[in-house]
Amino acid sequence: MSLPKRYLITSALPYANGLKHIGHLAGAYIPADIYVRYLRAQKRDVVYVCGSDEHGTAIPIQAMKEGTTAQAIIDKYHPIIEQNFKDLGISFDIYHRTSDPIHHETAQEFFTYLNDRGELEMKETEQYYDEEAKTFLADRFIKGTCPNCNHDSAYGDQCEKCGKSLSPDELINPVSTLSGKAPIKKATKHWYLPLNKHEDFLREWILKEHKDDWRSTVVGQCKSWIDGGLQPRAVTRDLDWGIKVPTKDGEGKVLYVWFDAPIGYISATKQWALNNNKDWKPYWYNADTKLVHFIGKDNIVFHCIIFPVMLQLHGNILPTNVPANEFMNLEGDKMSTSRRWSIEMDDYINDWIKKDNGGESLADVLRYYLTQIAPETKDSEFTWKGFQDANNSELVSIFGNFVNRTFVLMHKLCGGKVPLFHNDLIDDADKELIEAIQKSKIKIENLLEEYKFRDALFEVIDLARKGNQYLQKKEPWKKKTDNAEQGTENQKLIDNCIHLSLQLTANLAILINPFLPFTAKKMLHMMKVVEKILEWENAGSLKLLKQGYSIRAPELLFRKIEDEEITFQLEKLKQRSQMQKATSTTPNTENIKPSALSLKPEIVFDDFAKIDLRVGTIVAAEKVEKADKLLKLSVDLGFETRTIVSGIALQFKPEDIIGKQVTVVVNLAPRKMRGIESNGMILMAEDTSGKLHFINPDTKVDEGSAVS
Ligand code: B3M
Ligand code: ZN
Repeated sequence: MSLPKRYLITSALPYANGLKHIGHLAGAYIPADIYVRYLRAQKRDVVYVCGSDEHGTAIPIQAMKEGTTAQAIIDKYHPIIEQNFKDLGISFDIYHRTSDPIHHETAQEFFTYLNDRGELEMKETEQYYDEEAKTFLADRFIKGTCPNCNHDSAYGDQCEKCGKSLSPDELINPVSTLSGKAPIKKATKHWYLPLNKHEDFLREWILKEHKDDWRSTVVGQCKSWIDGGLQPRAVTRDLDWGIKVPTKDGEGKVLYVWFDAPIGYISATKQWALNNNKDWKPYWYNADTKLVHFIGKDNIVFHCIIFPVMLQLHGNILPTNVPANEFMNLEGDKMSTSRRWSIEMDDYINDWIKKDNGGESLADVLRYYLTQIAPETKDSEFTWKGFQDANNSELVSIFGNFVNRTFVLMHKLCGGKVPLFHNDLIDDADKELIEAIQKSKIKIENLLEEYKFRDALFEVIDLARKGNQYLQKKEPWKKKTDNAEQGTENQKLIDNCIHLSLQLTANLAILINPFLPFTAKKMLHMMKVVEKILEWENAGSLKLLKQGYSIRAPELLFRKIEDEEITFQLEKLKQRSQMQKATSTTPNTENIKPSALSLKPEIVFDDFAKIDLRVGTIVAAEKVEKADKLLKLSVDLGFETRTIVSGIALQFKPEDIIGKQVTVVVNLAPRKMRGIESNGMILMAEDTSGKLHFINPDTKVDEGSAVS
């Protein structure tokens, strides 16, 4: 098959209504970025577009929660999300936004084109209406019980628990999310896309043409949609936030967010072309373009059924593939930002990338683990322990170790230069390694072309593993004798081993580059070679580093991740979700009374009596390095002074709390935090706004006084 002339790669446009978590990252961004980096290394013509989805009810709902305007919400989150992606190495060619005028025009033109050709139907129906808020209740403005899984707060457009797409009419016991009241029905006019008229096309295109080259999970979901009977889909809404419906009778109505958002891929391409003096049209109209949408499974119907129908009616090309991922769970539960059972990209960046000297390499660690557990065929699970293991026993012990050993040995045994390769002394182990390098390249390439990123990454690590085995077999360090000088056979054998190991290192840089771009860059620096070496056609070559070329001293590519760092993250996750549970009984957290917080189960006096509480005085306090929430305190307890690590650094400055009396749990088992042993716990009261207060006696008492 001939190669496509150009590639247009898209990742789902995230709603700019809040921070995005690593499940999103794993589903639609990392795989796309790997693919794009690989295509670029192949020197193909590729454009990678994304941007913020800034319409839909999700935005005004967040605005209500934060007590601000929809505009303020998108202006707040768009730049944060954009920067988060950058910090994690996601290399969009453009990160656009759907609030941009170019997008409004593009989406309106699209609507008008379909409407003028009679491809949309206008009809009047009865829709849910909130009499108190005086507004129709579209999508997320209405909640109720999910008819599919019984989840009690499914939205009018989708159940977040089971992922099913819904319409407000399907909800059991619907209520308005604006007033909390049961809605009434009221007549209103809307435009519909008659999907039912396109069933034959969809059957032919998905269930026949793509039944083998699309993921079976994707084809399966499409099949059940089509078999379930396609219905006309409303493409407009009675809302004031969104893109105005561009017709006379469209007053007060906007385009449905799922009508405009995918068109965002087109407007982003237009803006990219404007910025780069290119023509955008071939990317959307020419059949020799390969369009690939990377998304999560909850977006399948929109990208495989609705948008393709729109594209086809509008005369555009259709996606060649939609490699949707399943979901990634977290520590045994579904990832969810609203329940705070999630790891936001922003948190990961602050806790790991910004805090560490190695910085960027920790972006690669996350990219590595998320790819290793990518939910390509079924749901998968992120655990902090798994994250630590992937880093310590693969990146550090296999990949990093091989590169480091090679560099150290080269400096020790070959004077810091790329040694010669003596062809006359080539042996079976050398030949095997050379073959492995060449075979890996082909394998990885084939896997990447098939969107099998997990397997492709495994092959790269496996090649590094083979490098370690090769060194182990050859043991060049044993061949060095005091008189092993240039020209002796022993030295030639050492040269051959190090020469090949170095060529393998250069190959590993090329092969790992799509997955771990920061690491590849670091390797280039160590090898003192330019970026051009990363071009894919160089993979498999054994002439990447010139003989006699002197190379820098090694730097560690990855650092070990300690148990305490993992314990800290697990603790943080639990605390966040507990706090969320405690405050989520009513939507308005400001009005919550402490008594409404969930109470712990009853205990007997003996349980309480086990706790030894004493008054102490803080005599010293300092910030804990690389932990923005922790203070290291010295607390005088009368009978001794103890070190206690306390998570209060966000609210208290060390200098302000010296001399303060506090209540301490003194018989709590010691715990290590960030390498510091903490011997006790300071009691704090947390008010409903989350502010912390010390619990102390009303006048100063002797240190060590018991509290009971
Ligand atoms: N913003 C939904 C989501 O983030 C939506 C994707 C749009 S892609 C065109 O899951
Ligand atoms: Zn459900």
